[in-house]
This record gives sequence, structure tokens and C-alpha cells, in this order.
Amino acid sequence: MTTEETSCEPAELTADQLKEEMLKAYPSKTAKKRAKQMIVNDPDAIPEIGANSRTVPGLITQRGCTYAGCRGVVIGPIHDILHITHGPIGCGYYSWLTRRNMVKAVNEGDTNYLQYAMSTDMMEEQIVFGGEKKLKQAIQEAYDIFKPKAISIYATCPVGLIGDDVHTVAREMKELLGINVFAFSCEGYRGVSQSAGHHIANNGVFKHIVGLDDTPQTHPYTINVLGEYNIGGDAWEIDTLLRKCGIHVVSTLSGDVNYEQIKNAHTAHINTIMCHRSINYMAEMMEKKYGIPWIKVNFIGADQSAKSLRKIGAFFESKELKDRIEEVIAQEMAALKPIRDRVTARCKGKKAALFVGGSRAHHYQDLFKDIGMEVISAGYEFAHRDDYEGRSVLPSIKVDADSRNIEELTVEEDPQRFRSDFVEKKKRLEAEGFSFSDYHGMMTEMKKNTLVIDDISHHEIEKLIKLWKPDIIGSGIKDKFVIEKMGIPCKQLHSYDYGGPYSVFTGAANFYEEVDRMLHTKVWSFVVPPWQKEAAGAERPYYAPRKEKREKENTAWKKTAEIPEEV
Ligand code: CFM
Repeated sequence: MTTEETSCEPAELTADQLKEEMLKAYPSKTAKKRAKQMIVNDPDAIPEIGANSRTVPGLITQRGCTYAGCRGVVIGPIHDILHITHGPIGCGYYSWLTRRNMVKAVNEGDTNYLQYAMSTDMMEEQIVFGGEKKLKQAIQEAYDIFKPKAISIYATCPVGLIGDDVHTVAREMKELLGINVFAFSCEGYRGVSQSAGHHIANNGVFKHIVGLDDTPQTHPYTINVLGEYNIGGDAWEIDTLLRKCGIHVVSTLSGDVNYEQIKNAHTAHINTIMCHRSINYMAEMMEKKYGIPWIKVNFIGADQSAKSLRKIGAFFESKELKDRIEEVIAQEMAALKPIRDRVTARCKGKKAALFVGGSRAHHYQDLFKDIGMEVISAGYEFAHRDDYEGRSVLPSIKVDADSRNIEELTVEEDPQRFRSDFVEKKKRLEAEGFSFSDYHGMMTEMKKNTLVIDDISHHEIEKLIKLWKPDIIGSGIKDKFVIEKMGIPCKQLHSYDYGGPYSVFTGAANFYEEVDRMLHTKVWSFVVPPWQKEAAGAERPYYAPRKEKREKENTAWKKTAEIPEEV
């Protein structure tokens, strides 16, 4: 029995109709708010989308908290500083190795503290009488055991509520121990999502680490890769590719990076940005203070990787480098071609939907496009309007109370270290049509009448699956099993489960093959989605016992209610 035979809905709804279907279940106030976050796309006249606003309580969201964005995402992957979570044990425990930001020790004496989860393990006593004393003890204890170069402290929700001053503790311990100690007010509730934590982390890394080591670069082509976190080894693939081309990466923020590399990051020729959402603040601040320009790149997808390499080549204006880049692209594309062709023949025309974080829902569309697949719907969990509509909308974004809560650093030109020669070069290249500081966002690259959904809820995903029937969904661990129980394969695009890398040409090969396997395995045909069971008149098995119990209780209640009359 197919859905078409049993469902009362038409087989193919338009994006507007699908949106209406999703909104039907909500109370009118919620429907009004959600409607602004669900946009039928038009790449030629990008419509405004509601983004970076609070999730309506009761809706099941995939978002994380501010602490997750700061400690878990942006600064946590720096592997040779000690990360101490000041708070109850759960926050520390759940941010321990779950993101697969991989690291390997290369040189003698390299340190990797990421296997450790360090927390002050706050108890009732600290909640009532304050936790600063315990925090100091924890820092001292960690220092005595590990003798690290730097210690970073993260405030969790209760710390903000009771008012522990983590920054003063950090300053005192810095003086006492003679190493760099700094703290982040990244309480989970501080913003509407982890996005606030990215901004707080950028501020802290910029203030406390970048610029501490002025050793100049001797290599002619040096870059930083910002917003690349080495999930499943992605940064390693990017680094290998750039090395082949003859480009030197000074630091990657923050995939497999050490403290020394970040101290020296301000000496690179250019910042290249992978994940715009999590790190655009750093690029902007480095440009203001040191004069380093930035460009947006994307090393996810073969065609996009080639485009990004060429853009870096164009920036350096060296014929030798450009030729080398073309050689590498030709080699990589040739190696990839047989796999790409084979998978394209099997997957062409299949439909994908992606709901991921703040950048991957955009970048991973390119991998699906590489193999002829179509993206019918996509959305971020916590990105801002500029990540959807492009940075040109920045001046028109209203700053609400939640955003005002996050500190905006005042950054000025560094009189000694500002590179006016870089600024001159930027001006000259811009006049020739080279575009800097630019991100066009997700919607410009999506087709007309696709449905763009910000902070999608589980209810909306269920409707999408039922009514638009994507062949695969790219999403995260929180919704993966809901999707798979409906008979649709879910590609986990955050930590990749056990897979990856997926970046550049080598990673693209992994991705194509995995998507092919996921789409063509027979396992999905054994799963009967709930609506087909409902339509066939059958109960959902996990509802049946509950219904029986409810009916029993109802009967019992009726009987009790009748008793007084009988007596
Ligand atoms: Fe940037 Fe990221 Fe992402 Fe992100 Fe994240 Fe992530 Fe993500 Mo999960 S930094 S916004 S906060 S690309 S952890 S490595 S996969 S939600 S799309």
C-alpha cells in the first residue's frame, strides 16, 4: 500500500501548501511567528526570513545553548590549553568528546588535553554560598597536575544566576600562576542559541590569545582557515590539499590547532572563512586591528573546493601558484571522476532536505548537487539573516534585546602592527572585481519555490517527510532516529557519527559513496511509516497500550462517578 493510495492529501503540494499544512497544528500566535521563519524561496528576489529569535516553548528544536557554542564549538577544540567548566557536572560531561573535533599530536612533547573533561562539579554548597573558592581550587589543582600554557574557564547557567565573578578569579589566578588564564561568561541562557556562544568565544580568543606572538611569516602564501573544526578529520584534508598547492596554513580556528598557532594567527596574509556563522566576528576584528582581509571559501563539494582554491590563487596573484592550483584541481577531479560518475548515475534526480546548524545546511547542498541530486528544502538551526540572505542585509537587521546582551568589542587599528599594505592591495583587487568580506548566503543558491525553514521543529520535519517525501535528510543526532523510524535515511551532518572526512575532493568521494549506499540499501523498505499504518486503520503499536490504559481509566472513573447515585 502506498501513501498516495491511502492519504487524503494530494501527492505533491506546492511549497505554500506544505507551509500551510505545517502551520495548521499551531495556536495562532505561534503560527504567526513560525510563518516568518518558513519562506518560499526566490533566488532572484530574496525574501526576508525570521531568524535568530527565541524558539517558542513547547516546540521541539534542535538548538543547543550558549555554553555549547562557546566551550563546545569555537574554543573547546584548542587542544593544548586546559578547559575547565565551572558548573554542575552535566555540562562538562556532555561536552566531552561528543563533537568529534579530532586532534593528533605531531611533534615530540605535543600536548592533547581534549581526552579530559574538567569541571568544578558544583554542589548545593556552592550554589548557596558561592563557587569562586572551589573554582580557584580547581584551577590550582589542574595547574599542579598538568602545568599547561593556558587555562580557560567557562561559566554555566547556575554560575550566572548566583553571580560568581569568573573574570576576577581568572585575573587573580593568572597573576598567581604566571600563565594565561581567562574566562567566558557563556552561561547557557545568555542567548537564544549556541550562536551567542560563538560571539562570546570569538571575543575572548581575540582579546586573550591572538597577537601574543609576532614572529613574521617567511612563506609567500600564508592563510588562516577560520570556522573549520576538523570534525571527522575535515581540516586535515583541507590542509593536505592546500599544502599540495603550496599554500601554508598558519592556524585553523579551531580544528586541530594549538595555542602557539593562534597567538601567531595575525601574521597571515589573508583569512579564509569556512563557517561564516561561528567566526565572522573574528575575521572582522582581525581586519580592523591588523588590516588582514577576509574571503569566504567552501571546501565542501568538489566544484566548490575548486572554486575556493582558485579564489585563493587569484588573491596571491602569482602565476606559479595559479598554475600549481590548476594542476592539483585537474589531478583531484580526475581521481574523483569515476566515483562521481558512477554515483551520479544512481542518485541523479533524488531529493534531499537539510536542516543543520549555521552553515552546513548550505555547504552540504553542494555535495548533493555534485551527484545530480536536488535540494527541496533546507534550513539552519540558529544562523542569522545574513547566513540566509547574504551579508548585504546586515545594515537592516534589527538588534533585539537578546543580541544586545552579547558584548560587541570596540576594536581599533593597532598602530604598530596594522598592515596598510594589505589594505592597499585589497583596494586594488576590489577595483579589479575581486570580492572580499562577502557571503551571499544560502537562499541565493537554492532554487525557486524550495522551502527554507529556520529552526525547524520535529512536527514540521514529520510533515515534510510525509508530504514532500525527500529521499534523504541531512540532519543531526537529535532528530535522526525520528527520521529513520519514518523510513527515510538520515545523514548525520554534525559529528558524522563514525564517518567522514567529507571535505575537499577526497572527502567528497566518501560522501558520494555513503549517500549512494544509504539511498539504495533495502533496509528502509522494512520500515512502515506511522501514517501508512494509521491510514490502513491500524493503531501505532506504541500508542495501543496507552490507549487501552486510558480507556480502562475512563471506565473506572465513570463507575466511581456513578456510585453516589446508586447508593
Ligand atoms: Fe559552523 Fe560548525 Fe556549523 Fe557551528 Fe554546530 Fe558543527 Fe553545525 Mo553541529 S561551527 S555553524 S555550532 S559549521 S557543532 S562544526 S555541525 S551545529 S552547521
